Amino acid sequence: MTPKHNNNRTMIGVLAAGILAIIYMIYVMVAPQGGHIQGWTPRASSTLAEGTDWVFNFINYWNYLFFIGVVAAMGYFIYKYQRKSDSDRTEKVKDSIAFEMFWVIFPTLLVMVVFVLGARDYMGQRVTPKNVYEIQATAFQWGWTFTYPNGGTSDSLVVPANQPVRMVMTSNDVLHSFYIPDFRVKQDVIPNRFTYVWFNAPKPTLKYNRPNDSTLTVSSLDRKHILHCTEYCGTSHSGMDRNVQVMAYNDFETWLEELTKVDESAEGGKKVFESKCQSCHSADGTPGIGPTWKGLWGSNRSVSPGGAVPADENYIRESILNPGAKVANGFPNAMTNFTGLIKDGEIKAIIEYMKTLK
Ligand code: HEC
Ligand SMILES: [Cu+2]
Repeated sequence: MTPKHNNNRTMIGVLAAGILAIIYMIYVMVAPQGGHIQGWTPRASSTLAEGTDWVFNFINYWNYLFFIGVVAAMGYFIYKYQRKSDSDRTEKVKDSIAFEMFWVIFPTLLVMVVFVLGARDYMGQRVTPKNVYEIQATAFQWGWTFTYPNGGTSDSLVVPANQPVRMVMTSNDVLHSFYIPDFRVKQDVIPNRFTYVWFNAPKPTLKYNRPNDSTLTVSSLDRKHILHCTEYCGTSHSGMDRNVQVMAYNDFETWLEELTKVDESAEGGKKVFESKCQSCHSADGTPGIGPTWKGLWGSNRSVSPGGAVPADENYIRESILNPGAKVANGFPNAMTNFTGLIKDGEIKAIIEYMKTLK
């Protein structure tokens, strides 16, 4: 004797799963995230977002429709065609040409609509508009360097608002990927070649240093955006997240100027010393590969060729930009030529710093 099938329990299980799935979908769509209702996609913060989200939602809502249709039909059939007795047999299946044509033609049309919508949007994302602002991005294990047209560099991304920005990207080592979900841009970053994305973020972001400024209204500003590396690139892959700040054009210009401004004070000179010179020179008299800077300023140097020269601005400057011209006696001609590696302001700063090393 065959065991009795518990068809009702199966049916209830399937229906319950379907209903739970639907409740979950609705929950995800309307659940407030960070104080506002967000839907499936992250905040829309670039001009590309609308199109991308439209295609995404179009496909997604059709999915709901099909999902509900399929699950409902399944539930109904489970109920209607459940085996009534052990001698129940399946009826012979009859074809319906009209019905079969419908389910071939209708989904085909639907998929073609999705293709056209997607292709149209994709073209808009690939073709960069003319008046772009270009920023170079270099990815490395594990971080980013962004280089702006004036030569300034930063390790988190700052872009002008309401302006098409084109990222020209490459990698120093392995594959990385540039991804800003709020902007709907994602592009692999590859060693030995350049890849590009462009975007236009209309709204400036809240400045990090004054998040509670009451003069700023939430509607005039956007919360901060995050850049992710989205190609697994080793141990600190997740450490490649960076802030993306969008600045109103004037703020951006000021920020850019600051970025390349050199601190010409002795303080600034100390920083240059620490980053570029300390490996060979000391500031406290300790011997090194090169002469110590303690007591250097204003003293008389014994050099070859030339004999004795005063350590003044011109001598220091020449020693940095053309170290072989006058080699300090007792030392090898081993100093790096800093032409192109150091800015004029940094040389001034170093001189100010040397003056403090009596
Ligand atoms: C790779 C090692 C090395 C580095 C890095 C280096 N120097 Fe030198 N430097 C030397 C050596 C060796 C000498 C002595 C030979 C000579 O005069 O060229 C020297 C000499 C000098 C002199 C002349 C000193 C004297 O006693 O007459 C100055 C000034 C100087 N360096 C400045 C700098 C500054 C500024 C930096 C950083 C921006 C720097 N050096 C980085 C190796 C280095
Ligand atoms: Cu990476």
